[in-house]
Amino acid sequence: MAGVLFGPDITFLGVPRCDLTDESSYADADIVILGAPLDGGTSYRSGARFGPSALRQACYLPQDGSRPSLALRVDGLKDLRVYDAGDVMLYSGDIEQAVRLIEEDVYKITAAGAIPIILGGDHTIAWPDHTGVARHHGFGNVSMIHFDAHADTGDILNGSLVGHGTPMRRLIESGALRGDRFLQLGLRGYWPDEPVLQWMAAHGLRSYEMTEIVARGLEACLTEAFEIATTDCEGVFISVDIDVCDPGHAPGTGTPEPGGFSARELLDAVRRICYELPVLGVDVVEVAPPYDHADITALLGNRVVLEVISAIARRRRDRANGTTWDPMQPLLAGREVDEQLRLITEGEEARRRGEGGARPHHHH
Ligand SMILES: [Mn+2]
Repeated sequence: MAGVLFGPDITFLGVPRCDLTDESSYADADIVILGAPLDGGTSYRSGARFGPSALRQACYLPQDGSRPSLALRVDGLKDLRVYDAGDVMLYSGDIEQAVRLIEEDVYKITAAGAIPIILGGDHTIAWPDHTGVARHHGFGNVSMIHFDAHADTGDILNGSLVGHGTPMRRLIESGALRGDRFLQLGLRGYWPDEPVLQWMAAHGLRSYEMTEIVARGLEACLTEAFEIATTDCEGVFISVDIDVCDPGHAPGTGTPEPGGFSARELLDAVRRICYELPVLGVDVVEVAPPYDHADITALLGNRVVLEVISAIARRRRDRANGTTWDPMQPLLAGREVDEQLRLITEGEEARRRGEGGARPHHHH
C-alpha cells in the first residue's frame, strides 16, 4: 500500500513517496523506507505498531526532505534517492501472514537495487527483513550486526515459533543468516537461559555482553565485529532494537533492561558501521510510543535512521572521490567561504579596527 496504516499519512521527514505496486516509482532508488507496524509478536508490553508513524515525524525541523549533517557534510536525504513506501498493510493479530507480507515487500525493494530501511514494529520483523534481503543477495551472504539488550534467539516462546524473542533463531535455522556471521552487541540482564546460550555457542555466534563492551571499549569490539561480519559475506544487515540503549535514553519500548548504551554510543556505532561497511539493509525496531516520554525514544530512532542514511551518502561520495571522512576535523575547518561573504566580512573587520578611534588593543 502507498499510505500508512496508523496516521498521519506522512513520509519519513518529508522524503518523496513511492508505491511498491508500481516498480517505476522506486526503480532509481538508493534507499527505500518501509513501515512494518506490527506488535503482535511482543511477549510483554505492546505498542510498537505505532513506531513507524513516530519515527517518521519525531523531529523539530521542517518535514522538508532535507537534513544536511553537521558531522558528515552530506545531505543524505538529498544526495541519495530516498523514498518512503509507506507501511506494509498487515494485521498484528495474524503474525504468520504479516511476516510473509513484510518479506515480500523487503525483497521487492532489495531486488530493485535499493537498500531497505524498515521501521518497526516489534523485533519479529527482523526475520522477514533479513530474509527478504538474503533472498536477493544469497542465503548466507548477508551477515548481521544486531544491537539489542536481548539475544532474540529463543526457540518457542509462549507457544509460538514466530515472535519478537525468536527471529534470530529462525534466520539461522533457515540458512538465511550464518550463525558464525551473526554479531550481537549490548546483551545484558537475565535472559535467555542456559540451553539457549548453548544453542548460540554451538552455532558460532559472537555475542558481546555489556560487561565485555565496557571492559574492552565499544570501539575495539566494533573493530573485531567488522572483521567477522565482512569475511566471506557480500554485506551487512543492521538490526537495531532501541532497547539496546539504557531505559534512561530509550524509555519508550516494550522490554526495557537497565544498563545499556547511551544514545551517543548507539549513534556513533551505527554511523561507523554505515561508513565503513557495505550495508545491505537496516531495521529499527521496538520503539513503542505509548511508553515514551517527551518523544525521547522516537527522536533517537529517527536519528538512528538519519545517521544510517548520512553515513551511506558520505561513504559513497568518498569512494567516488577517493577521499576519507575525518571525524576529528573541526566543524568549520575546510569550508570554502563564499567570496562575497569573505570580502564583506573583511570590510567589517577593517572598519572595527580603523574607524571610530577605538582600538581594541593598546600596546605600551
Ligand atoms: Mn530487545
